Amino acid sequence: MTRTDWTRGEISDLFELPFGELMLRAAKVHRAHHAPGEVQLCTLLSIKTGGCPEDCGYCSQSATANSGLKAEKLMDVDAVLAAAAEAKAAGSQRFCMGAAWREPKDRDMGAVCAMVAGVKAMGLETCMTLGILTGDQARELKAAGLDYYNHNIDTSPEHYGDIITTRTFQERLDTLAEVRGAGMAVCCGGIVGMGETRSDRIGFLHALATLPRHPESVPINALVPIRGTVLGNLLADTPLARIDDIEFVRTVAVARIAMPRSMVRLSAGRESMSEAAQALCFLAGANSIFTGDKLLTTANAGEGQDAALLAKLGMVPMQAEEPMRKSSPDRGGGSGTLTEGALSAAWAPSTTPLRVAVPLPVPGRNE
Ligand code: SAM
Ligand code: DTB
Ligand code: SF4
Repeated sequence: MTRTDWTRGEISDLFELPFGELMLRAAKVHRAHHAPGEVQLCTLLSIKTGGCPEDCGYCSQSATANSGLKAEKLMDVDAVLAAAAEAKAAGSQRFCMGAAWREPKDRDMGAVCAMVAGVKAMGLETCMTLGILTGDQARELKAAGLDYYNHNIDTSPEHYGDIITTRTFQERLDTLAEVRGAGMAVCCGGIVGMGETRSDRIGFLHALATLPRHPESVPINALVPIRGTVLGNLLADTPLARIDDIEFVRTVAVARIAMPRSMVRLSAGRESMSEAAQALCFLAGANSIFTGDKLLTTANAGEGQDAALLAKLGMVPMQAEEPMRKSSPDRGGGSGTLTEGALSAAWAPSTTPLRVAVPLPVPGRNE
């Protein structure tokens, strides 16, 4: 039985463990629920960039930021599908589409649903992050074939108001409830390295681990300090500009122990992390990454770099099913088939064990 009754004290005690003990416990939990040598590959695309009315202090896309980003219109469906096809060819398993909106307008729902349906038809898992949703919008997205909705709580309830003033923590929870009510899987996490205290990191993971059902995906972002944003201006060129690697790994390990069956995704900030720090994150139970050379507006380690790192570590793209979705009758998308081209190009360097030398159907994922 997965626990959702964690106390703050218990989460705090995990953070306080000697590092070696914490790592061992996290690795043990990871192995009990996941294939430890596998990593899920996701690609991000910003389908509507900039000009967002929210004032999130970390974000280059807020209209209140001075990041020099040009606001753009919603992309055409065909251009989104072309990007998804490229991501699939590069070996990605899930395609995540993000829009810089407070909430989608009803007039945009047709195009957004067409994007979901088109991406899903390619055999990719679909994820979107569009801001606040009504119940009707959540059900429309679900009907179009959306597997996951990403909506982050970002930080502890106590710290939330210091980072964002245009919406409340409770509004985040309300949208998450609408997403669940519509039958979609939840992707929900946050950002560390925003100058918060450890107590905030404890509060952040406690809030996630005590949701009525754990998110199927938990993205852990390390702040990318962007000039022109409130936090970028405040933290850039200070010792706080990058979270300490060991504290980041601890956060990943505690997330793994507190939410044993969730996918834990290394998200923003990986580009500035050493290979050794990323390897520790995988040991601590991270098992999903964003690949491709761009996140939404910032750079990411590209596929080549990731392929080299995973080869070095003897890790392969995820083949097993996500533990939290095994029982789901309509779990979404991914064909589980890695194309030969993508494999030889990116994922089968000579040091990789030849576990996946030909397109490999994953049992139960092709129906
Ligand atoms: N507008 C939608 C929303 O906020 O729900 C979706 C897009 S938003 C960019 C998605 C998430 O990206 C945010 O919740 C935040 O956790 C993360 N993010 C944004 N800017 C970031 C940055 N500079 N560093 C790290 N993570 C960031
Ligand atoms: C998430 O938690 N991280 C991703 C995804 N969900 C949408 C976004 C990261 C954005 C990093 C900053 C940027 O590229 O603008
Ligand atoms: Fe808008 Fe999302 Fe950026 Fe906040 S994080 S400013 S809601 S795009």
